[in-house]
Amino acid sequence: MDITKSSHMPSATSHLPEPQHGLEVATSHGHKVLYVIFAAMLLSTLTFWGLSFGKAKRDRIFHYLTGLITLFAAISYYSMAVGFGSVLVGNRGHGHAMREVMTARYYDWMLTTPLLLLDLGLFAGLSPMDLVTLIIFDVLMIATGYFASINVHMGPKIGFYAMSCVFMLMVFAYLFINGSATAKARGDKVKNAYWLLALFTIVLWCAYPIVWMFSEGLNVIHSDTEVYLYGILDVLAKPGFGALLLVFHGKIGEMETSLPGWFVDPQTSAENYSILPQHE
Ligand code: RET
Repeated sequence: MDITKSSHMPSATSHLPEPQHGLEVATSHGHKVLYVIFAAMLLSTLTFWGLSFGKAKRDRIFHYLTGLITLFAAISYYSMAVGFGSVLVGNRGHGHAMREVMTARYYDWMLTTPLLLLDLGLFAGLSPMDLVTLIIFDVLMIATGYFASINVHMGPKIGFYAMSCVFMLMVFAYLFINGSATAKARGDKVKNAYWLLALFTIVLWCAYPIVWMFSEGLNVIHSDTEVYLYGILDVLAKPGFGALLLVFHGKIGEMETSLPGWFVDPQTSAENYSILPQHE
């Protein structure tokens, strides 16, 4: 007789903690949530782009960029919902040998966080050079965050995580120093709206490394909880931020945050490219 199958016998290991094996992956419930967020992102894209009809070319940029951000997110959420692109990473925390890392998040963030900063930077009126620098720090933040998440060893994991946090602080410093100075020069209305948008961004972005620490970092929360937490943050940071920015852009009087003509009109003559002052 196999005593381990006997129902009236107490199990020898029932009082012991979970064995150090098993997989921490999203359940079918988690995948349903991912589908719902996919649908919400797609709907947001259609709404943002739909609202751009009838706007002048110079004003359409914010609708266009915001819709693009939610479109990328929709594709990434679809990938995660269908279980495409996840990797299992060895992890010693909390009783599981392996944890699912949804890499689609990182490809999404690699494209959407620069677009979010472009949205915010153009609103403030940052120079192209400032925009490029800001975006480079941001790309480094996501790349090093990705290396931290797929690394098996705690040492390099912490190292890459720390680097990513430093790059995030550089992004914040740029938003605080350069962004607010430029927005101020555009008048009080732009300055106030910019401050609100920049603070909204900074507070939300700070929550990402915290969620990461408990999920992909220390492996102490369930993958479904991770789906919920990143999901809430993504909805606030993409459609939420986008809607706020479009409302401000509309309220302030579009001219003050519109793009310059040379940015949207075809450059048809050599004169348009000249860096020398034009003398008639
Ligand atoms: C990681 C982990 C490593 C440390 C840091 C991170 C920061 C991520 C951020 C992501 C923002 C994403 C947004 C997406 C929505 O559009 C990579 C989680 C600092 C700030 C805003």
